[in-house]
Amino acid sequence: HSPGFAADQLQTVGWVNGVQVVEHEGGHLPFEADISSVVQGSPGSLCRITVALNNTLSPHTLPPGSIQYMADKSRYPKNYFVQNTKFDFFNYAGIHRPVVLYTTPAAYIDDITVTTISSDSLARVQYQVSVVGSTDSSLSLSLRDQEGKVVATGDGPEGELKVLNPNLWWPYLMHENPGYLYSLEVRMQAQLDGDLLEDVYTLPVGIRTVHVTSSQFLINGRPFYFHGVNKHEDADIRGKGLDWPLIVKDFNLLRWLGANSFRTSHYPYAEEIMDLCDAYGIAVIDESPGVGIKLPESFGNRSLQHHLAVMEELVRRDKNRPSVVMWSVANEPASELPPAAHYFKTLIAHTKALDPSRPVTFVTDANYALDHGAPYVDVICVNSYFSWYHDPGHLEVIPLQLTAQFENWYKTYQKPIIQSEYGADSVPGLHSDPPVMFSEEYQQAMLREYHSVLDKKRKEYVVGELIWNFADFMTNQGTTRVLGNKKGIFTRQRQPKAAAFVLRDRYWRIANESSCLPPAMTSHSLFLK
Ligand code: BDP
Repeated sequence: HSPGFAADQLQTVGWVNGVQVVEHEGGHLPFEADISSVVQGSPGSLCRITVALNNTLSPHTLPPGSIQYMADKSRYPKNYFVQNTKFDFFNYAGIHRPVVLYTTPAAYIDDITVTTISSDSLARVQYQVSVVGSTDSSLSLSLRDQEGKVVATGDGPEGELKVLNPNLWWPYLMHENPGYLYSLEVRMQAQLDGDLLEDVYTLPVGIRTVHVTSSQFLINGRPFYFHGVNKHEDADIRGKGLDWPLIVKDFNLLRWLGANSFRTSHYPYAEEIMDLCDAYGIAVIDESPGVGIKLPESFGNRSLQHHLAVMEELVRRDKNRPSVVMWSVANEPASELPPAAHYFKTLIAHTKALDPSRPVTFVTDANYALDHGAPYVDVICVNSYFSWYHDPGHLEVIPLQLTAQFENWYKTYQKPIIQSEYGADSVPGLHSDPPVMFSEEYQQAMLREYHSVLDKKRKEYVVGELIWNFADFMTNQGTTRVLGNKKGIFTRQRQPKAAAFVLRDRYWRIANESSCLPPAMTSHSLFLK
């Protein structure tokens, strides 16, 4: 290993011309380094960029994992070890997203924060701009609508832009023109050693509000019901790597399905994907890589400090996105362990301090009476797999068990609830009557049983349902995984299974019931019939 490179960490180290310029812990979130001082050659001269990545997971990385050495020499070669994880997706290594080289003037716009407050007739866009490299720069801002018309202007590092009769950012199927984005152009000028420096940054801005009551999730003051999916960054050929045609295909399928939302299970997704969520009006529960936090040592201070830093990086990256309507700090941690109380209290309070404008949650599969993290969340997000991991094959237990699940959580917390995962594996092309596990019919039947309960409870305090999963995806190998997890309603190649049509009928029906969509906007106006 080179200097600065830890053998036991999820870590990246970068060098330019042999000089180390950056070191970063954790995956999925961007980081950068100023390399001006090491790139001294004349324009056009070559320079060498070296990047070393380590995807080794330890109890203190996010996600956590552990390395297990196999000492039995009669069964394993010398120094044999395996990486253990407590999550269910393939731990791809490598660089999955673009790496860019960019320049700035000596003084430049470093960050912009925008929050919006709105009513139908007036919106207030509050902004803060930070500049690096100059203490007496001047800033001017203009907000343009989609026709390019300037609707408000401002100046200085902070202030408020007033927009009369704003076009609000609405989720898909809640409005005939979802995902409305203004552009905020921020222009900086600074004098430095007699030179006039200028920097311009254009930020897409969606005007919308998010509120949570004891039984509702409100977007722009109207009740919002999440009818959506959980995804993964996963496909064959590219694995986890960013692939534009795949992303476009996925968004077309989401629209075909009538999905208005997804959760970035179980890590922050590429910024290119988030850009499309903003533009298409797909509401996002933005999840950190806090998945598989099960070991007691993963609740200690070292892990917590890292998790706080990861939330800072995530909020800094996605804070201005209208599509992000809630943060999820973790998925299925061992929240029944006593140290989870301090861990989640601290983590959620920190996230709220970083961003007071959005609700915060984590996704639980713990027993409602034992969960030490749930007291701190704004929305209860519950995963359950009745008739799959519990009572396999017994679809008839779902109505009773799911009703009890919702009633117990609501009675305990009086907070809105999202069914954040439910699902069944199906091998495409495997048919069975009566429905038997792993057949397409079983997956359909299980969905229908869940839906019968969700239809009652969504009239009360259940504010969403997210199927597990949008598409089949690769996992570790194991006796319960057939070329990966098969709970997709689409195959890994994005072809629909029978369950996709059940969900599609349902999502469009819910959308048509609860919104004021123009009659022309039905599922039949979309290309895939
Ligand atoms: C849930 C996990 C998810 C898994 C799913 C499954 O949150 O990551 O893929 O179970 O087993 O508990 O299919």
